[in-house]
Amino acid sequence: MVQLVIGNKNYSTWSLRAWICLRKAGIAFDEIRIPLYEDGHSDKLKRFGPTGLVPVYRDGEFALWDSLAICEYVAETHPHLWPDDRLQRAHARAICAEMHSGFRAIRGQIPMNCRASHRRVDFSPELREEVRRVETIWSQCRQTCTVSGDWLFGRFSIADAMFIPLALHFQTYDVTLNDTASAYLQTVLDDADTKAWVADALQETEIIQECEAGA
Ligand SMILES: N[C@@H](CCC(=O)N[C@@H](CS)C(=O)NCC(=O)O)C(=O)O
Repeated sequence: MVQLVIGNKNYSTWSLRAWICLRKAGIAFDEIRIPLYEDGHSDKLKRFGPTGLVPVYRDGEFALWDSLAICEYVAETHPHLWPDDRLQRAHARAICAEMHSGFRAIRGQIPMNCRASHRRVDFSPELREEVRRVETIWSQCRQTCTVSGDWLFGRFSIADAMFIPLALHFQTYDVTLNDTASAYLQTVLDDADTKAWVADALQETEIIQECEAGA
């Protein structure tokens, strides 16, 4: 059986990306949850993958780390996880790369914290700019989408896997978005797999202080 090593569901956005991709692909897997930033967590993680980070995908002796690499690997056998159209697929890959390498202010200043709501922080100029950029990405995808379905490119794709956690960041901090981006955020919140992840997160009790931004 495939295994997916993940961190705390309340906080670990990269874990969520790989996890939801496997769920949407319909792949059965065992979850190995290792709470992050507890004594010895890094040594524990290094038993599964070379970086000491989550997520790690394992299939027997085969180990694959990094959320985007895991999603790409899954898409090799489940090509519907990328849009059919070549230009749309290229666009999807570009926004995935943008997410994977950027949005540091969002990740650092309004971290994902599924258990928290109505948190208030002062929005720095960088944070405002990143939020507006996400709003633009979501709106453009939805407004130019020609495929049926409510995900970024109609049918669920890896682009959604990459951006789903941001909907949860925004939800916790009551981020205001335009109507099109708000509708996409609602699609994420209404998704059964996202709800299942959040339900598990609500049961967790660990607190990672650095991810408890705002009051
Ligand atoms: N680029 C990596 C980032 C992985 C990452 O930073 N994971 C965080 C949790 S969301 C982690 O494992 N942190 C544990 C640590 O820093 O010790 C990916 O996409 O998988």
